[in-house]
Amino acid sequence: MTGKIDWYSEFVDLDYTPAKDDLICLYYFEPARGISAAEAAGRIASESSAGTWTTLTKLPERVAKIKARAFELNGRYVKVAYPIDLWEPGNAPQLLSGIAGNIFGMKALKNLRLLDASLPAKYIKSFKGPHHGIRGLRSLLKIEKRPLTGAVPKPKIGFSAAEHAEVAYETWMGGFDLVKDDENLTSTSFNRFEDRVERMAKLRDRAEKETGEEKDALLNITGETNEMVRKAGLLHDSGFRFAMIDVVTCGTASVQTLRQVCGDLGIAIHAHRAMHAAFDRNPRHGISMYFLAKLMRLVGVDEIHSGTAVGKLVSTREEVTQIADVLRSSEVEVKTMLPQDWGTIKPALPVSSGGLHPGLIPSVMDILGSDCTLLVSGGIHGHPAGTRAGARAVIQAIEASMDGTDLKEYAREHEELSQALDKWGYLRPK
Ligand code: RUB
Ligand code: CA
Repeated sequence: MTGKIDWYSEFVDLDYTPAKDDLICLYYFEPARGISAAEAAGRIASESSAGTWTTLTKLPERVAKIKARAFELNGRYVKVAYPIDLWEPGNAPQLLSGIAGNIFGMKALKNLRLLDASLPAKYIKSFKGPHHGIRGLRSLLKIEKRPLTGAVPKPKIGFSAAEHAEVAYETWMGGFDLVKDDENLTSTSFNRFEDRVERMAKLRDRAEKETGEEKDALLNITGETNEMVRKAGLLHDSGFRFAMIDVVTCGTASVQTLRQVCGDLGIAIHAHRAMHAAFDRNPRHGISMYFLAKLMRLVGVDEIHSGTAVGKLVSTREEVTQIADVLRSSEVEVKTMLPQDWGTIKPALPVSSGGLHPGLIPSVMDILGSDCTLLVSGGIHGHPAGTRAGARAVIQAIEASMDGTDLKEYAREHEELSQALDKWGYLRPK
């Protein structure tokens, strides 16, 4: 064999200074045996931009300009700069096909994780971002300072539409703002979406009248895109101002479509992240939840599940804090992740959910503050005195936390909270 076979090294340039409009990615990587760090980095930049496994006989000059460059190597971390011309404006799936595509399957890499992408102002502008944002959500529900509250009727699937709406009514009457469908409940033979919407709307109106508060629901429209569009219309016609989408299983393309449709209808998007752990749980491989949250804010969901750090599902305090930061701030500084200036993109609300109950509320609010949505489901429906009392106990725990009062002390004068603490204490469920 004569001559050069591959050109991966041409995608590494440690002297390169990224241009203002470059999109920068931060990856963690582990090369396969026999591959150097530089070779691995070259392969990441190459396969995610303009390269292939071998040299080519015909190469347009343009490639030298648009190819990605690994420009900073630091142990197992590499930063790659992608010129803006590689990217189609407003095309989230294309972004993933590039920076999170073939590279995950390369034999030269044992593990690879996309940790973050810093998106240039010019690129950000081609996306919508949240329609309502945090302020919009608060004004929809007329809540100034406290966290928004919501619950999923449990069992998460199995109720008829009538039974489901009855649990919803109890939840609203206990003081909660939102009743949420769970990720796997859409429209089934025993609980049809249309039926649920109609019954929920009736009881929502009744609860609003009886409490004088704004009540709403996060009904799950997850499905084929045109069907989601139809269901968003039904929600609007029944006076709902929120829709829930399982954004990972549906994919970024349909979320972009629904962002357009829901925005036109004034509907806020609640993003459930079911399936995220298939690619973000292994810390050495896949895509970080941090980047998923960032991408979803870019595309335009108003709130997204971001973990609890204390509940039933995996997540650490550091991770939850970082995710909340990238969702809520207008500018993220360089820390462990990359800097991000959000420009005019509105902030989104982190949603904390999974195994919460009144005893955990102070810990969650210590991590997230009050700009968040708290979803407490088993932790209200399992209350010894039932759903309505369970919701009250959570509201009491929120009041105590916002007031800086110890839960046990607050419970002395609050029966529902006291009963909840008797049952669960400060348990962190597994
Ligand atoms: C909540 C529940 C939700 C998860 C999603 O029920 O099961 O689907 O919170 O998790 P419960 P995440 O309050 O009874 O645990 O928000 O981490 O994606
Ligand atoms: Ca209303």
